Amino acid sequence: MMAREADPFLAGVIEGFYGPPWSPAERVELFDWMAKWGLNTYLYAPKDDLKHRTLWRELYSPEELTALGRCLAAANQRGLRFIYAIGPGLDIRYSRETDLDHLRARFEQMMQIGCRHFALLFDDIPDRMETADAKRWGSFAAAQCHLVNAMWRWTRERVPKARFLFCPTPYCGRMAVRQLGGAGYLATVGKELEPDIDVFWTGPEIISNEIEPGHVREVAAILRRKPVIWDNLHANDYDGRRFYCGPYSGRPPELRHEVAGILSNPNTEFPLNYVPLRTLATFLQSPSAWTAREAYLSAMQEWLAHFAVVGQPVTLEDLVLFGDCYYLPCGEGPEAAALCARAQRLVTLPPQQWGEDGRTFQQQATRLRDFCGHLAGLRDRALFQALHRRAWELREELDLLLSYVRSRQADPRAPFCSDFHLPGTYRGGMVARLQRLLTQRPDGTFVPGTGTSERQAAGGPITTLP
Ligand code: GDL
Repeated sequence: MMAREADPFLAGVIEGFYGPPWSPAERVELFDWMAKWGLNTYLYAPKDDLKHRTLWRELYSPEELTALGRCLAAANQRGLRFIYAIGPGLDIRYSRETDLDHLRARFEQMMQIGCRHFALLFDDIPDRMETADAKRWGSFAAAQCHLVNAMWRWTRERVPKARFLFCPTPYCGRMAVRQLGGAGYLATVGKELEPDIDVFWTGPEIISNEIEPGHVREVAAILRRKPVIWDNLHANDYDGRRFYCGPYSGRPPELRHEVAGILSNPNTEFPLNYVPLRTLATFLQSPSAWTAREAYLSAMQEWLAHFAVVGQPVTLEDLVLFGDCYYLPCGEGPEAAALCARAQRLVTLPPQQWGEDGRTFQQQATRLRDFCGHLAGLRDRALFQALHRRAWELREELDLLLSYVRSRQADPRAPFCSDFHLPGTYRGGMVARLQRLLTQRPDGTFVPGTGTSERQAAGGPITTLP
């Protein structure tokens, strides 16, 4: 299917995560996927591109501009809408005309290379203004609306058909309830922001497991326009140990009628986004019935082609089991969930009560640990690099559990020890130690964790190196 920039519904991808931005070649590969799958919009907003936020006042060098021009041309050639975003909110002075000049100069540079669509982002910034700004505008929302409206007018004079988007400081339900940005922020945006400007919204949470049409209707009523969903379901920049290759899910098809677009801000590691984006495209095009798991299995079948390895070929069955271990933020896929439940029974019950679980676990865990090892032979080295650390860690844990199960089978009372998992080296380090100090309960509250008594349990002081 051909992507159509003319379609007003924004369907596609935001490069809007923290961490290393995607490479030019990865962006071109993304555009190929998008054009093939019928996604129409790419938003350029890499948080850690210095000139996107920290150095937003500086102009691009000729080299940087040429590189961006190539990216833009690659999107245009495939019929995609390229939206350029800038995030000046870290230190902008809303009443300083020179700061508007900086924004105009940057937009002008982008227009020179053919860019026609723009966005101003005010997410993840200090929730306060300078005294002069506060005096002049009265509220954060009023100050931002003034600035964004001015930039919108200036842009539309030059590009009459420009699409223009705004990301508010409170951009999800929880932030709105906490009154981030001040009381009445969203209502002010609804009233003061030009009606042609689209507004981003991530759902009830920053990472929303579910987005219900009713929730979005309430937001739309306040904003006086249908929001564009900035979807962080597959974003993994907040957790270096995980990635998400589960299906686009937790959003009913009716949601599509309540929003002006859905853009996914996915995994930082580009090669891990095949299934997330493939299933987003399927969701956006499915008539009304939609089964996330079916879409996942079909996308996994396609992704399998990227798993050419040296030696025995990877099977779909193994890839699905592995993918289920890195499914979605709210939980594992069914096969990984079953493996975890089985492992839990084995460590809590005596071996005589294991029944079939003992054998099934050993078979499945061995298959999975072998698959993790097998990934070292991936011919697609970028995919290998993206997966390596996580697959290594998973294999390590499976090896430990497998030896534990074997040891208990042999002698349930014998103390278990592993020569490959040494204290301090295995699961060691400052972050692991800090993580053990507080345990989060399912209701979100934190309580002192196992690490608080670790010092006594370890029978000695915490080591301090000179
Ligand atoms: C956010 C950031 C986004 C980040 C994501 C996940 C928005 C609007 N902003 O809050 O850049 O990738 O969380 O960590 O979502």
